[in-house]
Amino acid sequence: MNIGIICYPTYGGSGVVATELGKSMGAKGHKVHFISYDQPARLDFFAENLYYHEVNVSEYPLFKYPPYEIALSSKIVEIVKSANLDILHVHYAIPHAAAAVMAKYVLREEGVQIPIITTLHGTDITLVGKDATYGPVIHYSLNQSEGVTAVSESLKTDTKDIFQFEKEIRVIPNFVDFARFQRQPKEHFKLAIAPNKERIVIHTSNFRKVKRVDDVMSVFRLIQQQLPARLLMVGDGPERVRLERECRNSNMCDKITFLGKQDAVEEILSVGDLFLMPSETESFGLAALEAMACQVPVISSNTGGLPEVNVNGVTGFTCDVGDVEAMAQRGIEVLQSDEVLQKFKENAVNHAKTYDIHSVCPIYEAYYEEVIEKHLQSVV
Ligand code: GMT
Repeated sequence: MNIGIICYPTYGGSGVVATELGKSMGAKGHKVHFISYDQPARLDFFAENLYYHEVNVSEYPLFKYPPYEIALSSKIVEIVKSANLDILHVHYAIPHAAAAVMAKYVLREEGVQIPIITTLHGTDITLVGKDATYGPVIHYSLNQSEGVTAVSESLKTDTKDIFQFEKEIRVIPNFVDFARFQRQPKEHFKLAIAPNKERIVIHTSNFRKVKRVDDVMSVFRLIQQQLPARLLMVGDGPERVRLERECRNSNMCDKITFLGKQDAVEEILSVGDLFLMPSETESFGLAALEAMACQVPVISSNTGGLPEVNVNGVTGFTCDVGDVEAMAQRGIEVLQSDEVLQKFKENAVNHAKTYDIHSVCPIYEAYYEEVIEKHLQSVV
């Protein structure tokens, strides 16, 4: 197949999922064309079957808001024709689904038919999408997509509820590549972080409000009052500067390290004993899955798709949003003894294996074929 993937190029989970999926499809012999405003973060090498097309938005004094969506639609039109694409797979509805639908209609005028699959990732529905600013166009674009997928049952339910969406939404979960995310021997690193064999707690995110990074600090504060522990904060974003300042003024400063954005997250996860994800909302929680793949149990909130990924009492625990006492208590329960911790670590990696990239990508591949087939039948 010739596949067009439209995604955000940044470190966010939807861009990661889109890129890893495309790479996996490329490895299977499909030709994959990524269309975005920048080179996807995890596409930083040359590989057969993978192509990247940059969307450029022309400057003009009249444009207070440069029309990215039109530039994207035009680029999609160009690439569908030049690369003879069979299908467009857009990740994150805003504005990608709308841009793809616009391209589809432009192409139809020229006698070119192309089906669209829109994959919903979370905030494109639960935060931004349901906002009246975007809602009507998102709803229309989903209806005009030949296929719609959601990364969890919870997101499917939310989408149906928010938009009273009647069409089928196929749940295809996110996945993890065990060739990369597996526990590696990093004893020297572990010793540097925790010289007295303290437990290592990790949080990774883009430090946006929805991640509730203050709760991470509160949970850690309570944990380290009960047992020796260190906290690694990985990533960067709007809340980081304030949090780091507050941390410097606290008496926990020597126990917390802000590592900033890191490419080799799997190396950091390899020394972890506990992963914290107290998010306000989380359609899936890819970072939690990556932690579990590296044998790190998870304490998370019980919101959105998190309970599907982090099985309460098995791979860690899920607690109510904002209940930092319960999260800390559960964290201590996991960390209290080497035997208990080892059991949770094994459970975490075993459950993560159900999301192996080699199991999930063929589901997407089959869905592409199904949607193309149906579309061909509908246009003859
Ligand atoms: O955090 C976001 O809202 C951005 C979005 C993204 O592009 O990374 O994250 C969402 O998609 C990820 C990949 O499917 C999911 O793992 C995240 O849970 C989801 N984030 C939220 O729902 C808050």
